[in-house]
Amino acid sequence: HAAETQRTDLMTITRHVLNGQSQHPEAHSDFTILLSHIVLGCKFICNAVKKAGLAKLIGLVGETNVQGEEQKKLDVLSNEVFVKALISSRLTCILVSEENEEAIIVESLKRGRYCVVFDPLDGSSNIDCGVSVGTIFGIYMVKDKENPTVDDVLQSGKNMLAAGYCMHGSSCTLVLSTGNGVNGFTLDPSIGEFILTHPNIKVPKKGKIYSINEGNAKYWDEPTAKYVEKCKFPEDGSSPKSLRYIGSMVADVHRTLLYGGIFLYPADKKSPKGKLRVLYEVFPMSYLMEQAGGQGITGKQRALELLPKTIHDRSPIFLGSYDDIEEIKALYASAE
Ligand code: AHM
Ligand code: MG
Repeated sequence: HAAETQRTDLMTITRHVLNGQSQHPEAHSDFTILLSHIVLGCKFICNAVKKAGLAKLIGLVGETNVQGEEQKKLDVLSNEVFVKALISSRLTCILVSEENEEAIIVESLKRGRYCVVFDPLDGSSNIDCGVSVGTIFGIYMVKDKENPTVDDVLQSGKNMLAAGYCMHGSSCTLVLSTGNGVNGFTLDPSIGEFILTHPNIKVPKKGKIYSINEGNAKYWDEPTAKYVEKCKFPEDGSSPKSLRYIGSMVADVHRTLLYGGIFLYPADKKSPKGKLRVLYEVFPMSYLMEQAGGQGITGKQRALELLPKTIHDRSPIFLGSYDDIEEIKALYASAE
């Protein structure tokens, strides 16, 4: 009977987070409320992305963002919605967005204990052709709520309390870790709730896919070049890995998390610090990958141990299955 197959016990993201917080009752309600504001932002962005072609939301508004790229209208909109959703929670005190040059210090009356770092719409160059984009976020706790400074977010990624991303793809998927494993939730549009669909995600120990922008091969350093060569011509006689590269970090990392393998955005001669941003790209994704049993490294170092000097710092990043990361780690170690 249809009635029997219908799910009646709905594990929403709110319920899931509440369940997991019995150890920290004092953080309980605050964190859950903060998360519900993040979820609201994600739902709005997901909907805006879906309607983009239809509603003619696409188009340049003539502003450029911090990295000097032209901003799409959707970037601006997503950022505004996300910032306002966070401030209105009254639980944040510092916000760092890819779209804002300076950190936002929340006015004292609306201040709370959390710092949120985020990229509201990552991969936006993909929007015009309908490829998945995403929202990435990480959460820190401020040291002194009365005197928040930018140093509160210039912390190592190890200090993050939680991290996640929302992929605005064929469905809207939110992947979250609060430091106790990784869980995936899918938006059920009929009720507007994220429902647990991917409990306790573990990245396969070794994968069959590598993911890198091979168009940069002429600029690569030796270890990266060697690694990619080994993916194509394995020395142990095993089958070569498949190449998948979407060029949208959330989508590439999501696939890596579920299917295993490795995602690489190395430093190269053209981008000596790599391309991806430490605070709101490298840290949240490394946090999730570690929580899922994989690894995130910069080449020689564990990515979460980086100490960003500025809020928009970049870093090379290698993310993925434990064994695959061990291989590239060895290549960088012997390149000393
Ligand atoms: P963006 O923040 O300007 O959208 O750039 C970040 C994106 C990531 O989503 C993706 O992993 C990377 O840029 C792809 O870069 P490239 O086009 O150099 O391969
Ligand atoms: Mg980005």
